[in-house]
Amino acid sequence: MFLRLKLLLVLLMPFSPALAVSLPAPEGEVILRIHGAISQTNKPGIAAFDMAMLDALEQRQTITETPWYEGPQEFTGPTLAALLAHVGAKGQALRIVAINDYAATIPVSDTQASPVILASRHEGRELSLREKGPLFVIYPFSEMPHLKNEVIFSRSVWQVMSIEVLP
Ligand SMILES: Nc1nc2c(c(=O)[nH]1)N[C@H]1C(S)=C(S)[C@@H](COP(=O)(O)O)O[C@H]1N2
Ligand SMILES: [Mo]
Repeated sequence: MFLRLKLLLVLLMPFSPALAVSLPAPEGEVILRIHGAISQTNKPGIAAFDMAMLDALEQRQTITETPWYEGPQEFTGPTLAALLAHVGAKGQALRIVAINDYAATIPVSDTQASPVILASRHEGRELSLREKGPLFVIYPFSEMPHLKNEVIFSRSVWQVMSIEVLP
């Protein structure tokens, strides 16, 4: 009985919307690739995003002090939580890889405990590579001062290029 059910599920798998290429294809330059434990993709195994796709997600703004700028700065972008929901992520941790070869692992629980932003704007403007763009993981340090520690600073990856969702 259960075996038959499993067989049926396996046979239906290729038609399951969760496994199909299910996100619209990016039209602009791809600035972020997500892979790993995700169910929503637009290339085999990958969810590729251009800026317009990131802008279409729920946005969050924070005005925060950081170790990298003088004084409070305004950052805006999708929350990592919204991004993870969009790609159907089912995982415990995120491997965030930067263009400069830096990488850090963020527990998914961080994205539930605080509105961690994948910032695409700084003071209303896109971030160039030189300005730590195009995407910068920003924790709301000033809203939640307990985040001001070396562990969280090390998770604040700039020049983000890809995210692997680890099971
Ligand atoms: N892309 C990128 N993000 C990064 C880093 C890096 O080298 N590259 N360093 C990380 C570490 S280890 C820390 S503590 C903070 C602060 O780095 P800084 O002291 O060099 O400014 O940024 C984090 N984000
Ligand atoms: Mo660090």
